[in-house]
Amino acid sequence: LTSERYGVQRLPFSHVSDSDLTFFEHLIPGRVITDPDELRPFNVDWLQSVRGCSKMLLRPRTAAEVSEILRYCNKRKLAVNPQGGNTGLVGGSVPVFDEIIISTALMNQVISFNSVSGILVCQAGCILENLNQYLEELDFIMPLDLGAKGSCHIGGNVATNAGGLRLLRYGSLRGTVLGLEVVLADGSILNCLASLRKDNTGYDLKQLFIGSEGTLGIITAVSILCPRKPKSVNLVFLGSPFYILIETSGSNSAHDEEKLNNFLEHVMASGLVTDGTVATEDKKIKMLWSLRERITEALTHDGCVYKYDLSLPVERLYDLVIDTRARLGKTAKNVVGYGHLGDGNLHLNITAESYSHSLLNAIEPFVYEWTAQYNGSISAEHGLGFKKKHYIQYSKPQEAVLLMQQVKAMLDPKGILNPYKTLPASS
Ligand code: FAD
Ligand code: 2HG
Ligand code: ZN
Repeated sequence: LTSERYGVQRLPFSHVSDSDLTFFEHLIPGRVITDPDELRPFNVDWLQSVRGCSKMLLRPRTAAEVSEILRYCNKRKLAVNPQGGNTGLVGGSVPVFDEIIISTALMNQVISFNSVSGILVCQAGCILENLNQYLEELDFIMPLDLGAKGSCHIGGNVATNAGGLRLLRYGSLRGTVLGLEVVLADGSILNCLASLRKDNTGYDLKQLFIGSEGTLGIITAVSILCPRKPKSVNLVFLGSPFYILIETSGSNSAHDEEKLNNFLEHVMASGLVTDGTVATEDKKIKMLWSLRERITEALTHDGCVYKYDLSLPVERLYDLVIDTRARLGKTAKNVVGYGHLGDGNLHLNITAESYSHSLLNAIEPFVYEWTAQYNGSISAEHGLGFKKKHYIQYSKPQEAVLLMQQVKAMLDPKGILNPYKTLPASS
């Protein structure tokens, strides 16, 4: 174990000792992983771009167990890394050094579902796709969907405030999440698992943990408002200089089709759209969506990927792609721009045969400065994690960063929760 990685110095946390191992094995017997081969996939991120060297993975089943773990780690000053499905794209989900990985994989129980209100309460480790399947049988769906649905956990989604493919229709998790249960750094359990649509009693503490990327507490359960499963779904895939997917969902297929046809007639007549296809059956809808959902995976086959996730004024969205192409010329293999047009969210991906420091210097801070110039965000939906924390000032004033650091210091005075992530170190 080296004391420095990626130019970051290991903070003076304790090292896991034999007596720590004994404690954890007693607390959660058979659910403490120390075998290096078993640990390997949990130490590396989905993109295989950052790697930690944790020597211990814990798999609690209940909030009470998470509480005991954190109480102990806080006392012992052992750093921890909360982990869900490990699909995060900013290096937040894996340790930097030897932080203990606390996985939510075994916290995968649905607690309740109310088919009148559509409110689902479940443990944080439920896989998004499983929840959606569970709800579909009851004529409901999850209010969010993303390409990583088969692996990501609802707790990870909340911790990153994931956006995804349904945000335009159903809004962000800041609206659909009604309550959270969170274990704080000192082990206390914060039960804000309300299932109320309206609740103005004091500060809305759950919002602090939505998008906090495992730095303020470990989310152990989520209460979330789920929409009805739409009776009629249409998906159109349209092409001119760009390709766009538009999904409509409603309750009356004849009415929806009529509206859609009027729209298509209009865009074809105006010359805006030159080609396209409409899908109404499930199989074709899934096939077309998978073209969009698998772009991230496709890009990993194009070499080294420099990934940016930006919020921009929608009318400026593609200008950055054009400007970046012009700036990089042949030094990049591909400069790809796609994303969530309706949300003003551009995913700018630049590929090259191999990693090059000079290419990185040509991209950064250019991309961040370009974004700041239009008051955009340098992290629209993926978070800051390990990779983007030093660029927060492009999107947030100094006073806001300072206040965030103060909140972090208050909730986690020893800094054991996901250190080296999200916020730059306080000066
Ligand atoms: P992890 O990757 O395990 O963790 C992510 C962060 O959350 C880490 O900082 C971790 O410490 C923290 N964390 C995890 N669980 C908890 C918990 N219970 N309590 C506290 N902290 C926790 N994102 C989008 O916003 N929109 C998309 O459309 C989208 N598409 C994607 C498509 C693909 C193919 C991939 C690989 C990723 C995509 N993502 C997208 C990235 C997105 O952030 C994650 O997929 C997802 O939200 C993370 O969930 P996870 O369970 O994998 O969390
Ligand atoms: C998506 O919208 C994800 O597909 C991933 O947010 C984006 O890989 C990316 O750049
Ligand atoms: Zn996205």
